[in-house]
Amino acid sequence: MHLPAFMQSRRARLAAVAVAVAVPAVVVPVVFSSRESGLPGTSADSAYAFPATPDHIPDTPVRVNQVGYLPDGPKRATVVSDSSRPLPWQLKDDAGKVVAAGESEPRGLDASSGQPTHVVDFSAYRGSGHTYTLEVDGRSSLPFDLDPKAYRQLSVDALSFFYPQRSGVAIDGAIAPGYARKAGHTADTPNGGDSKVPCVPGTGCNYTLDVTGGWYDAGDQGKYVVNGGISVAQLMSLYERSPKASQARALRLPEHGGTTPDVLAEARWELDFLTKMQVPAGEPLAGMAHHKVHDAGWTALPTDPAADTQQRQLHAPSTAATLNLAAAAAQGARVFEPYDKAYAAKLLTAARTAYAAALAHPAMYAPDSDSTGGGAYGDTDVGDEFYWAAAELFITTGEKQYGTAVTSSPLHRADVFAAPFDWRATAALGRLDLATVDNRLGDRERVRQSVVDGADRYLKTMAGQSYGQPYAPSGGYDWGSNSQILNNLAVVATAFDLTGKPKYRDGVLSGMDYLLGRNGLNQSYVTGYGEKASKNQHSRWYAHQLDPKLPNPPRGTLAGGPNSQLQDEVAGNALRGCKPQLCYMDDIMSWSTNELTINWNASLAWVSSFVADQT
Ligand code: 9MR
Repeated sequence: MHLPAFMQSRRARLAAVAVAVAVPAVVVPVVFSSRESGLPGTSADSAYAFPATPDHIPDTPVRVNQVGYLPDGPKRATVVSDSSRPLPWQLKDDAGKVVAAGESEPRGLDASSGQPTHVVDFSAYRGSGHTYTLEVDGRSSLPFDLDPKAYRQLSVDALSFFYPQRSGVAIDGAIAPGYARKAGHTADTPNGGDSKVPCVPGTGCNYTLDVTGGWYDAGDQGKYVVNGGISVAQLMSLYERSPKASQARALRLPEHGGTTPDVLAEARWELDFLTKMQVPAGEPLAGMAHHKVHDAGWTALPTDPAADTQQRQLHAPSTAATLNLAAAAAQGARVFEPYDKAYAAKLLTAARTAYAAALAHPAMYAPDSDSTGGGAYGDTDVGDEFYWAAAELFITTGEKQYGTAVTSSPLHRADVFAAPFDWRATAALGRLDLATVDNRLGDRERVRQSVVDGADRYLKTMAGQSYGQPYAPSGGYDWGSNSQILNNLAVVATAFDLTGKPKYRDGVLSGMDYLLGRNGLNQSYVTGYGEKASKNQHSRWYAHQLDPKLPNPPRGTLAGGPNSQLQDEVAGNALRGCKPQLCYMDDIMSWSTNELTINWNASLAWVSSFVADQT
């Protein structure tokens, strides 16, 4: 539930009556020596203790979407119980009146959480209103709404997340209340910002570039072309799937009210930065894109972007970054065409130049080892980036050279939906656009069918999960699992757009339930959404957990989510041996389970705008 003020007392009452497995507030002393801990004055041998997130919301074995269900959509809950017999359930309205009842379906042990489970399906109830609860075997869920507008605000908030991630500009508190801050990484900041950034010494360039602007990647203040590329592409794609809905969606950003739709104004902020990362004409690697720009060493938490003292550096150009730029700029060229022809032309030139440069330098790989002061975003397989870039250039220009590059790529016939797409695996981005955006590809029907086939497999995966998520990796949950789940849902959503079959729409809605509380931790992973929602995501400026004067992340911020590898020490110490779905903690120092990142919010923005459009 979204918690309007008038519901607070109801919430308090529920908190009191819910049968609680109270989670004690504990203080976890942690020793940091990690590269990304970056705490003030930390070194390998210093210690820093802070209270872990106190959790005042009682746990409950009855897990629901804490925000809400659409009255005409699927409505399922998962109950943790080892009963082998069906359990009685009752749906109660705001006044406590039973409006529907039935029995649960025992589902046995859920492998991803290690929990014994039952599923309750109350889809048949079509009423609407606020503050419903589901009672199963005498235990109550957290409250939720049955509301056709349940997702409308989420799509706005998930997209408004990007404005306060902007680099190079002061954030206006009148637009983003509570998030005002000085411009970060401009020429007048302590480290000279991003206005004249040199290359990492020894990487073969002797120029500096003005790479101001763009979005900070995450809780760090690095800017990475590969991750910027997929993020801006998903924003443009949500515009392309529904230009009308996008035009009507009012975001919290300075350009609101202009002639360009808000989501494209936000996209432009990043596209401008991506083009600045291109190696200038006349240089040996002209047209390639630098892989990333970030601090020479990890900075502390908290660090205001405007107070960063570390030297910023450009890292060597890579083929992956260059093709990300080519793909994003080619897409930008067609979406900006109706609004700003000169800008569209500029983007197309950047895309063509980048693609040609990548062909000339097809194997310049960013290494996984380059992770001091910023993330590596290493990638040694760029066949997928070639495919994606060629697809976008073909859709935009219709030119034969790009069409041939698409059809001759081995990925054109490969199952690109076998694993979730993400910043490293980008072929699906090309495939989805080839399927949905007008183009003259000869085998377009087969391409469309491949999306539907992929979606069918995700629906099958969902049916096999007690919590209904389209995700069941064999090797544990990955870093950023929530975004991978959302990207799988985007494939299912695209199948709905292609076929109009209700099972795909229902699949997307059900998948959202997992992210908003119907999961092994009874956790909503979106700040401000749900009774028990993530709010301490790893960030250097939304660092409220470390400094009460600072804010939590803005509402609509997605947490990375369960990650079986537990790369950070906080999660590593607290959660060792966790079942995949439970490898998560809402702690600011758990950067491997609880960071916020532009590409993860881009997935949330895409899917939440799809579901907002379903009413
Ligand atoms: O999201 C990235 C994940 O897929 C990788 O496994 C991980 C390690 O390379 O890096 C993640 O990205 C982080 C980036 O390197 C630095 N900024 C924060 C990103 C999210 O944690």
